[in-house]
Amino acid sequence: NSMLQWQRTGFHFQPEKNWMNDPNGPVYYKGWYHLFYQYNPDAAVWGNITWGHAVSHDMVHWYHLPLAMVPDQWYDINGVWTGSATIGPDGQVYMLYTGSTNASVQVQNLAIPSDLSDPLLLHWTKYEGNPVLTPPSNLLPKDFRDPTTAWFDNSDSTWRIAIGSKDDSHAGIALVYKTKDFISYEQIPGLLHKVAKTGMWECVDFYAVSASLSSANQAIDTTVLATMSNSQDDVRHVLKASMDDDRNDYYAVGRYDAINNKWKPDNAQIDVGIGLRYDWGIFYASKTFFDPVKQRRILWGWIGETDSEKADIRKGWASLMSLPRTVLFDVKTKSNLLQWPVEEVEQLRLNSTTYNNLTIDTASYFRLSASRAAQLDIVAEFEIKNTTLEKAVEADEEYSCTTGGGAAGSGLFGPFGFLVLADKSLSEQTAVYFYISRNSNGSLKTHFCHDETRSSKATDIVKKVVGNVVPVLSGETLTMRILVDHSIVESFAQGGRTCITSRVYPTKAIDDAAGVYLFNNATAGPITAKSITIWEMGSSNNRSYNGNDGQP
Ligand code: DQQ
Repeated sequence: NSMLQWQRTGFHFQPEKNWMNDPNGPVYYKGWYHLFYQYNPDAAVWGNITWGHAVSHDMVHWYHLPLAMVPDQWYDINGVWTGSATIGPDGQVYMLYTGSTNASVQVQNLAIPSDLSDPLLLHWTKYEGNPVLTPPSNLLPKDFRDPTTAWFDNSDSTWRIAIGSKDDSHAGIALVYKTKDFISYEQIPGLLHKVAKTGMWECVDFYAVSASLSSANQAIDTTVLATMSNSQDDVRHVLKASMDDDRNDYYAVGRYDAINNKWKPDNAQIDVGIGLRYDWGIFYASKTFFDPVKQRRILWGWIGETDSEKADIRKGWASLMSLPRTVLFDVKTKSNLLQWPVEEVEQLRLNSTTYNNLTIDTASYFRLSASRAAQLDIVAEFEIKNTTLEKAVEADEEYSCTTGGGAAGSGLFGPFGFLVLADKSLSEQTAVYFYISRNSNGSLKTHFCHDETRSSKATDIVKKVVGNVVPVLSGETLTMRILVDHSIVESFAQGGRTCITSRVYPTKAIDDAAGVYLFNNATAGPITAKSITIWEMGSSNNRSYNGNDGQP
């Protein structure tokens, strides 16, 4: 039981107990960051879905608040499902969410704060005329859900929202509606976008990013999304959908044509659902919001469990939230986003150890100093000598994280990286590593992977090798950042071009027995870590609200 207790996180958000899934309606309001989430107040499994609620000044330290909404009306009695917040120019907060009705039909409902002067937004009033939107007759009534945050269209002064669904050919689709008052809606003809064979699109997200090199502030408020002219070279629009078929969040970068109600990917080969993922591990039903304080776009994702339902019931809780990540367009590659933990997380950094020019021989490992290795922030930079790179012509062509034999495999240029949550005998370890292979044209291709296969002695766990290619531009060194937090490892390569999240359940590598190692299995020769810094991380010490309708 103490082992189960140990799996709870120190600085990743999670409810005090029971089941959690999607982040809902993230918004900044009167000094507080609000995070709502899908929550079962009665058990550690999905069901009886309500909106849990927490507030924070920094997205690191949280106060747990009472439930914001519960299923208590015919139009949401089977669940207060996922939704998004929009703040109007008058300061009103419009919360649009999906209700599963008494007939399990998916309808969209409106709720507003009962008292706009309450910064905690403790009480919510559901609109008496709910539902405000019912499924169009050509769609399945159980495949119409998760309204986005609204954006304003200057051309006709209406708000627009997108909702995900699928059509009868199993194509994933995003529909757009317009509204003036968040009460009556009109569907805009045509689809914002559609991708064949991708199935039901859950939790669609749609937002603008700045592609301008000069702009220090790269975030763009969704309220100006539609006013961005498509001819402007410095704006891109990101469309994200959570694919119910394979339970991953896919995004693509493209351009939005508001007049014709169409979004198009920059590159049709990397369209939504067939190209980029926010994360190559476990990460789903995510949602962004615009932070007016620091003028940035922030992404939250639901991190599920990979242990058994039985184990979740035994531990009394399931799921947690990713770290809040800032999202920027990568102005260097121009093809992907950059995700990075919000800088506020760095407040939790305690004592650190730095290594410079640490060279590690082939087929070896090295224990790094960290006395409490359950909560770490690791930042590392690797350099591969040019002389070594000359051997690149011999590197293998066919490689992928999932088929490459994991951390125990070995090739010319990898794997090399870290073993976290590892015991002394390395019988339990989660590997985070690079592997460099070669394209058919001779250029190098860098892969960033997690190997979970030895992360736990327990047998009721899904353990995989996951990851993907990470773009590395000429002249760049290889960099990675790893956040370890008991049962989660969240990693970022090349400044957040490729991200991987794993859930891990060590049985031996816990408490003082957990360590962190550098390893190198590349046969080409030694690898030099130009620098490695390891911080032990403090805890966010979330507290529950004291029950008075005042400040926590
Ligand atoms: N979770 C919600 C739905 C959404 C799904 C129900 C995604 O609204 O489509 O809990 O995880």
